[in-house]
Amino acid sequence: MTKSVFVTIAGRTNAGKSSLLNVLVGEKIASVSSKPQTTRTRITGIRNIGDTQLVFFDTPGLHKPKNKLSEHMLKTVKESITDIDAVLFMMDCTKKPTEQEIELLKSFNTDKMPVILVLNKIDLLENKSDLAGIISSISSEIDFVTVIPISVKENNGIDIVQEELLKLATESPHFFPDEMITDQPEKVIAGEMIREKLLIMLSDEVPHGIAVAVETMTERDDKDILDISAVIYCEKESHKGIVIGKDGAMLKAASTAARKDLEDFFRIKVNLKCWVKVKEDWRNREAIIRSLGLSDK
Ligand SMILES: Nc1nc2c(ncn2[C@@H]2O[C@H](COP(=O)(O)OP(=O)(O)OP(=O)(O)O)[C@@H](O)[C@H]2O)c(=O)[nH]1
Ligand SMILES: [Mg+2]
Repeated sequence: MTKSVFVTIAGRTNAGKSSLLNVLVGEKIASVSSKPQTTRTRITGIRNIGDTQLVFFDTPGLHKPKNKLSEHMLKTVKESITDIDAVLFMMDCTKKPTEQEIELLKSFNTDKMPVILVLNKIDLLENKSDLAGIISSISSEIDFVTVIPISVKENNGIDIVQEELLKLATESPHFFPDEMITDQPEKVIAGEMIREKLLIMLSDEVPHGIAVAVETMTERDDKDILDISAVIYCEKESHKGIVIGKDGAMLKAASTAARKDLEDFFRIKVNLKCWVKVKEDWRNREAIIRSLGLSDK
């Protein structure tokens, strides 16, 4: 008989949720950056270990909502907490928990939802002995199945997270085919790879107002080349100039970096063409949010 376990990864923005998802799945399927609010939608990641299928839902990070897109992102978190076996709640161990985090954790306790607390970024702690205090302080307020200190960066503690999740697995059929690692369509993965590079390379508000739509993705019959064309949307005319850069330097650098990731992921040579367009204040426009696939509905 096969087994499965469904787990939602939640927590404050920038805690390292998508980084953890990528190592748990064993492939880079979610964008990662040092900027807040990198993840915008729920991303499913799948991993099979022995007879057990582990299904992860990576969610947008908790933050103060600033626009309609933010509101959709936070709703996505709430909607990802139903029909699961446990929550992997992730904190950056160098940051004090916010009221928003405590409130959500208390609601899990009230709903009797099992929560595994993952304290990430222990590589940043100068004194490892501080961990005991951090764990006892948070555990005095909230009930956890267990607390696991980890460092995704140093690949430390991931095996313990995996073992704890396997303990929660119950007998059931597998819901996804064994070779499947994510539910995201290839065009969405490709768009996210491009957006990640822009998040990493651009500063201030510019990258947060970017959305990437991959319009076509076709493999050439005669040669082993994948042609990808994408439109990069930004919120303001002034941002468009910044995304393109002097003599097109920024767009070229981001495209080159994205192309390398795309080639690694799709295991084929990629020819990537990107255009930049403006959609004024799109993060507050419902119809555009929906058409970009960023609505929670
Ligand atoms: N030092 C250190 N940095 C880490 C670790 N894990 C992740 N990071 C970094 O933390 C930053 C945020 O990582 P993400 O995985 O994008 O965080 P997230 O929780 O998914 O963020 P949102 O999608 O905005 O909610 C990135 O710069 C990561 O490289 C870790 O164990 N140690
Ligand atoms: Mg993320």
